[in-house]
Amino acid sequence: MRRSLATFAAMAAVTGLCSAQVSISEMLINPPGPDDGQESIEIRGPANTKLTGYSFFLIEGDKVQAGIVDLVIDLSGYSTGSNGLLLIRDTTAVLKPAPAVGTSVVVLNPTPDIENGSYTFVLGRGTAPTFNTDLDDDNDGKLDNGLPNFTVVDAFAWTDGDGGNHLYAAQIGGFEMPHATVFTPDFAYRTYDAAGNPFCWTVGDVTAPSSTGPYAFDFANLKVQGGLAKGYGPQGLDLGGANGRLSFCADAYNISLAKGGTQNLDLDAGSGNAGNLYLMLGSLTGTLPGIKLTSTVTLPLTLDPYLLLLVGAPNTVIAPSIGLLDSKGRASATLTLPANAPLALAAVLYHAALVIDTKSSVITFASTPTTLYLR
Ligand SMILES: [Ca+2]
Ligand SMILES: [Ca+2]
Ligand SMILES: [Ca+2]
Ligand SMILES: [Ca+2]
Repeated sequence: MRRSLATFAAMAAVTGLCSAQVSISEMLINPPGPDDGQESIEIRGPANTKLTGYSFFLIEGDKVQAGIVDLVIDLSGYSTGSNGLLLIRDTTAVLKPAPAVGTSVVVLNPTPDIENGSYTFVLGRGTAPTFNTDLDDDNDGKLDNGLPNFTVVDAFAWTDGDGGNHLYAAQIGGFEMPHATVFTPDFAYRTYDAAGNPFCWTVGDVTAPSSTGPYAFDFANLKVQGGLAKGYGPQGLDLGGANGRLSFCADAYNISLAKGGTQNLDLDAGSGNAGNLYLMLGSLTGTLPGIKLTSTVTLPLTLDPYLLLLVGAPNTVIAPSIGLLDSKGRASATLTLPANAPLALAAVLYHAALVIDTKSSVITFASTPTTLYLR
């Protein structure tokens, strides 16, 4: 992918601000049942910090509405709680699980009722655009005048995948989830590394027994993406609670078997594994119960021909599938499926990573698994 200098500058600005500052940590936008009363937005930052000058707003991405500012929340009157979390809700109904005691909970009136289509979510400081402004008058997918007098701190965009939609996050330094032709996502969930820096976004659908939760990730219908997998890591939303951790993430929902495509994989094995050897592997049959490798390390993959293929042919399907972790214990790789790959019977590919101590040759770590849907 080619990126302009301006994009790099914007990315650097966002990364720098995110690491120590304020970020979007969780959003429930399209809940099961009636949306009104369930929509929630969780913001994370330093503890007990006034958000003076901050705003959160949404840019519509759907076709003729593209670019219109649908909702603006001035965060100036709010602060994060003692645990660094601010939860914005549209009801006082009891949420399950209940927000943590240290979370600052705000119930907005009038209630936000957020549409479920393609959206860009923006968090930042300065003068936010006013409600109903069209930031993309010619609907070409580029903000006509950027965001003057506004400093973007975090931005995220998703699409309902029905075509003709525009996402505006990348051009202001944020992250865009690739198209979701399988479903309209209900939620976005951020995971953070051990130091509290944003690691990755995952999205999907939730199921809930009642209109106030608990909201479980919909693994049964294959409607989750990225680093979420049944039995490993977070299993549902924790609105107003500290987010769960993931150590392996992917940036795409699905790849067309007919057309082929790519999925980027990011491993966070922690700084304790800096310089150690990593190996990215996969399975097309599952993740549970996993392969027990040592008394403390279980690889969350099922042994099958795909796993054996990746062991026997490194740096082919995933590249680089083997290498050394950087000083933070991280590595990135790209999975590439050619058009018409012989995987017609597989619905999901799972991937996970192993880490081996380069001095002792002991297996020190196995990541959580990622998912990739084939269609
Ligand atoms: Ca909604
Ligand atoms: Ca434009
Ligand atoms: Ca427009
Ligand atoms: Ca949370």
